[in-house]
Amino acid sequence: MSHTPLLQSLLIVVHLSFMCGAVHFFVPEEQGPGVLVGTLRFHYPSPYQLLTVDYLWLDSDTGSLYTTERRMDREELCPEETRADGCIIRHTAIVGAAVDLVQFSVIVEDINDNAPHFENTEIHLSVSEDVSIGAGFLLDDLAQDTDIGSNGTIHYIIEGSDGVFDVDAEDEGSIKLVVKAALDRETQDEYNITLVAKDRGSPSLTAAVALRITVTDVNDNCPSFSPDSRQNVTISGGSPKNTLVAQVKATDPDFGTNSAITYNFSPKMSERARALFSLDSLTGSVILTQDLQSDISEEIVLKVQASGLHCSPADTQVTVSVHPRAKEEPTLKIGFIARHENQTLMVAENEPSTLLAVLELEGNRGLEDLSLNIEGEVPFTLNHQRGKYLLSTSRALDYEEKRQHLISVTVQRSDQGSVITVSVHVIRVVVTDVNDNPPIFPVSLYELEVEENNEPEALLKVTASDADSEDNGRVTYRLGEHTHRSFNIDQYTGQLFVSVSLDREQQRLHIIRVTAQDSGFPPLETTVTVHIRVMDKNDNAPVFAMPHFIFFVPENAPVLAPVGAIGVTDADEGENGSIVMYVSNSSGPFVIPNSKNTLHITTSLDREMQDRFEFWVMASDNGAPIRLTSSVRIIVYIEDINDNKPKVILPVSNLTCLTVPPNTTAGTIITRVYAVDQDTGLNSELIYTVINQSRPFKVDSKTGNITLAQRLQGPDLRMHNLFVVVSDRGKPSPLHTAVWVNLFVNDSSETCHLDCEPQEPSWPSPTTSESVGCPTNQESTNSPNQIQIILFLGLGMMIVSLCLFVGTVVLHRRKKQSQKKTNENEVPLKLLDKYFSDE
Ligand SMILES: *[C@@H]1O[C@H](CO)[C@@H](O)[C@H](O)[C@H]1NC(C)=O
Ligand SMILES: *[C@@H]1O[C@H](CO)[C@@H](O)[C@H](O)[C@H]1NC(C)=O
Ligand SMILES: *[C@@H]1O[C@H](CO)[C@@H](O)[C@H](O)[C@H]1NC(C)=O
Ligand SMILES: *[C@@H]1O[C@H](CO)[C@@H](O)[C@H](O)[C@H]1NC(C)=O
Ligand SMILES: CC(=O)N[C@H]1CO[C@H](CO)[C@@H](O)[C@@H]1O
Repeated sequence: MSHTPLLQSLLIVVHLSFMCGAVHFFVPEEQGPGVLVGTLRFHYPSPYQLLTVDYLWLDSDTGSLYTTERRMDREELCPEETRADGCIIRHTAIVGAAVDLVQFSVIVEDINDNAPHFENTEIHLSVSEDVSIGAGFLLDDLAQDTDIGSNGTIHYIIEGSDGVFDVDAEDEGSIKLVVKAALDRETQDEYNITLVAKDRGSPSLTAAVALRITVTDVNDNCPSFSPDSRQNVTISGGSPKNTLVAQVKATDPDFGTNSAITYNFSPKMSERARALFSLDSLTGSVILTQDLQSDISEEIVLKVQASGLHCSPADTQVTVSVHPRAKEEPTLKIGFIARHENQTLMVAENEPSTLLAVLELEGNRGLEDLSLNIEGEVPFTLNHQRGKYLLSTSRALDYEEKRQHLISVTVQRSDQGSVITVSVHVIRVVVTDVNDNPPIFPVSLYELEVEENNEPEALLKVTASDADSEDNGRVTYRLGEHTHRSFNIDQYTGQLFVSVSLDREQQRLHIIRVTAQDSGFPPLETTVTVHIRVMDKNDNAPVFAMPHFIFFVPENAPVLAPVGAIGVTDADEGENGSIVMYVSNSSGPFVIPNSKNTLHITTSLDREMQDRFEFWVMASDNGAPIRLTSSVRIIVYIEDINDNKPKVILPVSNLTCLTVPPNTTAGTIITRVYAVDQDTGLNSELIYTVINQSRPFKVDSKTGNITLAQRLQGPDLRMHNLFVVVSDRGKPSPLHTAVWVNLFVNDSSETCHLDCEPQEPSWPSPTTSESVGCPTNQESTNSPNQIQIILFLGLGMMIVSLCLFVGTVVLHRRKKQSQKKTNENEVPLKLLDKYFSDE
């Protein structure tokens, strides 16, 4: 498309539009996209094309105009425009098939989219307190609102003024703050209120600004004195120049220069008062203008006025009482030599005499009449040397005795023989501690009783005191080096503990040494002994000396004969350890009389009836709360004594007779004598002895066997009466039984028969003559005397052989002692030993 035809068309269209009058649409500002603004359809033929596409979109077919994404802000598009229909945006479009260029207007209407706006956030205003009601103050900070019409029309209100202020915005373009009530700075000197600007849009928008109103002072008050402002002061007649005597104070509630007060003496005041005192017109201080030097008592009245600008003065008065000045006294100057703090001397205890200070009197006159002395009995001395006094300790000080000394030094004047004390000065001496005292226990021995089997527990608490102070007196405790581990002590409290259960039976007394040591340097220490006595409890049963006891008692012992002592002990103490014993569940003849420990028999015993008793003995202590009991097994063996004679079984009787054929060969065992003994041991060991002539027969002493010793000859064919004595080997004396063995040597087959006992040989029993004799066919070649000799010889031989036999047996036994087990009635070895050892 060339430029020329387009330019042609443009010119035509501009012309046309001017001719045809304006097409215009109205739209409120700030519309979102897609809002229908109007249509060109009623004005122009289609199609349509918009050339100015910033704010509108044109439907090319229908000619409808819509808003676009780009908002139309009236205040931005037409910032200067104040008419409601004055904000016009012109648009250009091409319409119709003929491609006509047309113009139309869109008038942007205002909405209330802008709030009023203040330039500042705070407005300051000063108002004098004496302002009249209704006075107005122009505020130059007006709010602005860019909207137009009512949307931009602002009115003002005030908040928080309690009716004291209001606003008046009658004139366009100015607002006034109007005072509605009387102000008083002295009551309220500042108001903080809020000025609110509101437009008349709907809804209306607002803005606020803080209005700070300061009420300024005007001089509307005068100085005044409080009703109690009158003062009475006392000063010494010796007061020096420039002494502050009094201070007056008036008040004026005004502010700044309006409250300035000037103080003056009243013209009505005396000359003397005027001469002696001056008054600072600004501060109100009353000052002595010269050294007073008054020795009399007087009262001076000072009249003071306080005046302010344009005010009549206020009055008050100060009454000054002057006391006559005191007499001049000499002063005591103390020059400290020893350590001192705040005029206090610090002296370590135990120091030998030391110089503490030099005292000196200072004054104008009469010093020569004065002397210094120390009052009372104190360990300090004063030495006068060339007008000065040396203060020293007179002995070592003791901190524990006294920690602080006050030395009263008197200044005395001797006046015509009498001494007057002028003044007293007190010098303080503090004694400092030195570790010179060891810890001390209140007792030299602590004693404590503890029951045994105790739980681990706290025992006693030892406490040592130390007269020193602080570290020198701080005591710690420890146990002696060799103390058993089960004891320990709290080093700070001295509390002694035991960590185990104590056993009295193991140790009944524990001796513990506790050392207390102070913390001084070097430390001092003291040791004390603690005796811990363990008290008994019945915690041990009686204990027997042996697991069981074996006793031997001879049979036939008398009733209540002792059997033996039962050893028993109880580790406990006193009643807890005292034992009673008794025979327990035995039906046997045993008793422990009086609960002692000796066993006795209650009846005579017969070994041959029962040779062994076994029973239990109980031992119980007398302890509380329960008795403890033990038992032990007791075995009593009954010892044999030789109380049974041998008893002859064979031959059956003294009259028994045996026929021996003469052709019997030598060495044949003919018969035997057989006896038994109920006793035991040697008491039952039997010896067979033929007392009378036995030839040609021989009796075996051990077995009682009778053998034919030699071949029978003629003279032997007769009756042989062998008198056999059976003896046991009992002690002390053996028992005997005698029996006749009758042997009839004859070849006849007749049974042998004896009518009467043969004549007994002279044998121990002296019954020979009485016995019923029988005529014997035995040759009585031996006289009774000879028989006796033979008997004794026989006995002697018997004893010798017995000795030999016993000797052999002993030797034999010694060899086999360990393994030999006797089966002779189960008599214990001991019993046998006893028998044999007696031999
Ligand atoms: C015996 O033991 C008991 C506690 O078992 C005790 O109370 C008593 O004091 C003890 N007697 C003696 C004499 O120690
Ligand atoms: C006797 O007492 C003891 C201990 O008390 C017991 O062991 C024993 O069996 C008792 N004997 C008889 C025969 O009761
Ligand atoms: C046999 O004789 C002896 C001696 O005279 C006499 O001691 C004994 O008792 C007699 N024995 C009998 C059973 O009579
Ligand atoms: C004693 O005689 C009996 C038979 O009477 C015989 O058995 C025994 O062996 C004999 N004793 C001796 C030591 O000869
Ligand atoms: C040799 C001898 O003495 N024989 C006597 C045996 O016994 C009868 C009677 O018992 C005598 O008659 C014999 O003399």
